Amino acid sequence: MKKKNWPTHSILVIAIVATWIQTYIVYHTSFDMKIENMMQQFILFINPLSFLLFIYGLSLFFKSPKTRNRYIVVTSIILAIVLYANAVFYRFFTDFITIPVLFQTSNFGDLGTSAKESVYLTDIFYFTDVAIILIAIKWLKIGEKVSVIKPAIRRAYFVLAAAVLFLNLGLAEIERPQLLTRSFDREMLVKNIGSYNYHLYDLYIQSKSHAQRALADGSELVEVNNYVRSNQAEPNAEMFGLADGRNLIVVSMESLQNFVINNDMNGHEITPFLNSLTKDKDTFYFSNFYHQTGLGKTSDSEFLVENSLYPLGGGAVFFTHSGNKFHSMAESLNEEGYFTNVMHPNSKSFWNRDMMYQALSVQKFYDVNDYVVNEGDAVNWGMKDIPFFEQSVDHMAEMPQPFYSRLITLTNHFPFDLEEEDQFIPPYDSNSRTLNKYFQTVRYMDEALKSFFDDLKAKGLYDNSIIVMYGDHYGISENHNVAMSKYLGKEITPYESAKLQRVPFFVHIPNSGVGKEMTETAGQIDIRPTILHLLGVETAKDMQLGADVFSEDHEDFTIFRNGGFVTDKFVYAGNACYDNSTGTEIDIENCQPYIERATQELGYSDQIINGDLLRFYDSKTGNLLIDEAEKEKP
Ligand code: GP9
Ligand code: MN
Repeated sequence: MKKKNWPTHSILVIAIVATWIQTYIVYHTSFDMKIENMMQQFILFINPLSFLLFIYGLSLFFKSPKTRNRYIVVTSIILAIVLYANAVFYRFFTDFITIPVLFQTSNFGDLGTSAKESVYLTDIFYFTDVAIILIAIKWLKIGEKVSVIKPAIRRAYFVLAAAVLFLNLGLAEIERPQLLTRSFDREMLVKNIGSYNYHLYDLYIQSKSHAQRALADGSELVEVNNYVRSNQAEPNAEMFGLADGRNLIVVSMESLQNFVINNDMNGHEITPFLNSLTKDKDTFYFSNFYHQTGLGKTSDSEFLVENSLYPLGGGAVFFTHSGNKFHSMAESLNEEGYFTNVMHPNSKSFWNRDMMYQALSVQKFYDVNDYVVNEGDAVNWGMKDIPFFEQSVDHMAEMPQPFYSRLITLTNHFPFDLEEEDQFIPPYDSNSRTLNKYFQTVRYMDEALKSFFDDLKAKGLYDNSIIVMYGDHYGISENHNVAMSKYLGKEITPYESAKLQRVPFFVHIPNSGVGKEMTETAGQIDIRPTILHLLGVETAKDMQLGADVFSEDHEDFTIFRNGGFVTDKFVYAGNACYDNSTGTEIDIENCQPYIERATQELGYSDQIINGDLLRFYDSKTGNLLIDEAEKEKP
């Protein structure tokens, strides 16, 4: 094959196309990604392109075609290795590589032993694109002479690459709003922005938190520690140890807001079971209890429960700081001899749970692979709550006791889809399809909780357990204010929006006879000290920002992640101060002292997380490890 006059940039084009197709084939053959529609398929197809255009395009900055070709070959080899490494990693962990796991030797312990078995001769195909590029270079023999590329051409090329990137991001945003700000799931990231861009994104997130960590030293903890100690709430003597030795079951009720409790929709009771609990002699029902989550939604609520610290203002802390040192509730209960676990029938990498649960010292994560999802058992985001609870109780029956199981429900999740057989009440009739369906999925979840209690009783687990349930975050956003105002029969002001952030919180202690409605203002940050004290576990040395709601010292002051807050007297929302009992706007001066405290407290929490300060804290003695902090300084 003697050279025709091949265009100067043939090798560049061949490299881009070869690696592009290669990547797309690897997506389909090596990873198990759920593709639900044509749009997702299309995004998957185009998503490697923008990165490949950029990275191979850098060759345009070299003058000599030889150097250009050499750059292209080296790049293709590196990309093939990255893709192949992901494929091998996926064989083990059904997950994509994230930078922190490269430094987690425990993962690679497993990897090392059976690495041989998971590398096959046929894996050579992962390097097909490299071979194609080498052959092309050999056969096409593109002109040896130095050719300078006009800056205008180069500019046009990179504008094109940027356009492809924006097209990709635009489509991804339509398919999965807030993908990058919330960064839900590695699989979702790879599906939408491509494996290469995903690694860049991961690099950015990890290096940002790494830099903040490197700049922090333990001396910052002195001030935080003083604040925590001065706000500490002593346990209530009558409540402390009330549930000593029992199993702890914590249920995260997806998207459940408090406005549905003891309420009806066009004459239909929405939560008959939970309503019965609000009047139950063994149940504390908190009616002025707020979620405090940010962009990390469910995972933020988990973070609050485990750590009694605030999640972050931007991004999901489960993603950004899973490499941190934490002293979680699971860790405390491990030390008390509990078998600690989380149950959630979704892919384990969602919200980076698989990684974060290691940092939180959760002993076992029952993910979707620990459940049998039969035909008809799934709807919307995955397994339905009723079979989920049923199989979870089966798992519990096998666990060593006492156990701490945290269960995360899923059916009452946006877009609130439900099959007809599970619709116990009709939809609502507002202009918002979302709100209309919400009542039905809430009603379903209520039914699921009822059957969960029955399952626990049937397996003999009920009497010796304490069951704590909380709504994880809002389900109906402010986009549905018109419909909400029709339902509630009042205008949705910033004050009302703030009050709508109330989520139900139940503490059910079978046969205790001490239950009642609790009206104090509290939030998710208070869950951990409250529970630990009920189990008879001291928290005086814990670095936590919440307080036991049963304590005399508990203050009616709950801070939202956005800096707003609620006290028994005031609500601060949308930069305005309101009278909590009437909802009328009042002079900002009333809120001012709390505004400062809210900023201070959120700031301390952020400092702990961003600086990874708990590595300088000995949770057993309560000592600050400042000397070691000094040692770590560069
Ligand atoms: C996903 C589930 C829902 O596993 O927890 O997450 P959300 O979107 O509510 O944060
Ligand atoms: Mn949720």
